[in-house]
Amino acid sequence: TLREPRTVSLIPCPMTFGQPFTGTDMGPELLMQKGLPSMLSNLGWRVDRVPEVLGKSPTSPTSTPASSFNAKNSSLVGTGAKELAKICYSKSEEGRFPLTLGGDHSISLGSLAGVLRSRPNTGVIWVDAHADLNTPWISESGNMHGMPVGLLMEGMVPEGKSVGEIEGLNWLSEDWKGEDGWPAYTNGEKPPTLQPSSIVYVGLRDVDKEEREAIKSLNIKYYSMYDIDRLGIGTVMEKSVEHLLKDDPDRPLHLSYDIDAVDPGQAPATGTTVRGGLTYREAHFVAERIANSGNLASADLVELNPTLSDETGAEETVDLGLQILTSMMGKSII
Ligand code: NNH
Ligand code: MN
Ligand code: MN
Ligand code: MN
Repeated sequence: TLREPRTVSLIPCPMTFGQPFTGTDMGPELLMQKGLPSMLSNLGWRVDRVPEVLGKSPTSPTSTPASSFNAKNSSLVGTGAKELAKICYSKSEEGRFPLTLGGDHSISLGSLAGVLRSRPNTGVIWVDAHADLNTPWISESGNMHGMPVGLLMEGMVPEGKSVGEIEGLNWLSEDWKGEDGWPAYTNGEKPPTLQPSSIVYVGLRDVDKEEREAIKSLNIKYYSMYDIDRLGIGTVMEKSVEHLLKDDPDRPLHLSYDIDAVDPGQAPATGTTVRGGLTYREAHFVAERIANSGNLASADLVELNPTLSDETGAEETVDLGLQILTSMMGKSII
């Protein structure tokens, strides 16, 4: 059913509160204006356009409510993520392909939680310069775009603590009361989590000390830029797909694509550029190879920020974003 009738739900999610810059909210609109819906229908998809999640324009970071945790703007980030989780959950239940357009990467807390609640065996490919494996207990910055994997990952929350106690994240607490679209956890259901063995990183090159230790101790599969240089992107993607599908060839996959995985020469318009990233072709190939698996069932594209480069750079970054999206949705060269 995941492979067949093929309706994509396009979900604009212009979140900015997970990081320090405005401008990250412009991504979804630019992608839509440049014709994403018709590109997807030309690829044979039925397109279900979902109204914007978190539609209000960002205020300055200083005017937002303080969090008692080391998690900046956690109420706004958490509430936005919950709304996105509801949509991704219900679209997944309907057998659709939820495609979320960010916004900063904190939104993947919502998209992944929603997808995992409906399809708990989902495997994740995280394409990023960064691991986003922080939690409020270890983050150096407190920025929640560095935490979406960490907040969901089994084994990342210290003994005696829980994600559900963070402001805005009570919907991930075991005793969540339930509300429209995100019911209580009953009959033995647990809040959605991700197993360390259910994710593969591709493109890492700026990982914090505590994240590095967690990757090692939890034995999380990763292919850093070093590994891409060593093995080539072809082998890296074969191994990544093999890691996620070896026990269940029908397993649904979620691709979370942070545009900062791409080298800043090709993708300058993003908040945390790190030199030495994916080339133009590698950036495409990652998406093409996942599309070819036939298992891709949901995805995000995040961290476009057209205000952080000159006009040409912004246009090139958005165009590359569109090409990555069409590649993951099945566009092939020939
Ligand atoms: N690891 C850093 C942090 O947690 C940087 C995260 N920035 C990102 N992640 N852009 O993809 O603050
Ligand atoms: Mn990221
Ligand atoms: Mn990143
Ligand atoms: Mn760093």
